[in-house]
Amino acid sequence: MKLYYAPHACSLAPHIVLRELDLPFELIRVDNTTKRTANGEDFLAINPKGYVAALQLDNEHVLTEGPAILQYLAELRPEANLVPVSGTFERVRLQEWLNFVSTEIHGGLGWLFSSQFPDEVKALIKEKLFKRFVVLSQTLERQDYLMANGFSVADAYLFTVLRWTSLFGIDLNQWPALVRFQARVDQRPAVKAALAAESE
Ligand SMILES: N[C@@H](CCC(=O)N[C@@H](CS)C(=O)NCC(=O)O)C(=O)O
Repeated sequence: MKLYYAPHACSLAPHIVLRELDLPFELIRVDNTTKRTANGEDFLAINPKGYVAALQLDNEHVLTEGPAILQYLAELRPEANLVPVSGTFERVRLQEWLNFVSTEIHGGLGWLFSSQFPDEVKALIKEKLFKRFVVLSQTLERQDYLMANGFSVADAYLFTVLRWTSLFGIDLNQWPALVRFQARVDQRPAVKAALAAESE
């Protein structure tokens, strides 16, 4: 498998999961400005959507969209329990979190990267995001991870996007449960290894 990534982008989540599962993979860096890979390939020919993450399977199929990639990977090693069993209510609960992180947190923070939005619009985006942070905090005050029974792919995703808050002057200390969550996930050996690999 090949994971197309950009350093510290949302592709960090599947990168963490590949390492959590100890799966063999090749990491291929994408320049999101030129849309070329470190190997000189045209990334748009690999993923016409033009964004990371993209996972190229050994059968050459390319899978995109973080929540789909995360679930696909976790299913390759179900014994690692990074997703609940398919078809159960708990699996739908996980998908509920993946969708929340994708649309409400990743989506909101993603807009803050835009240089085209005036500060007033960014302030409105932050106001909405902060309401979502309260929702996350309410769960993470009660339990260590988004799912009650332990670390899942949704936590890898949440950890990845919450790291961006520091880029936008958002002080996570307003939500102590989120600070504790970030520190907890940051301690995982797979997370440390993924962060080190992306900092090279
Ligand atoms: N819907 C996609 C969004 C992926 C995404 O936002 N990728 C960003 C990095 S976090 C990117 O590569 N952006 C570059 C671009 O849109 O040109 C997903 O959930 O995987």
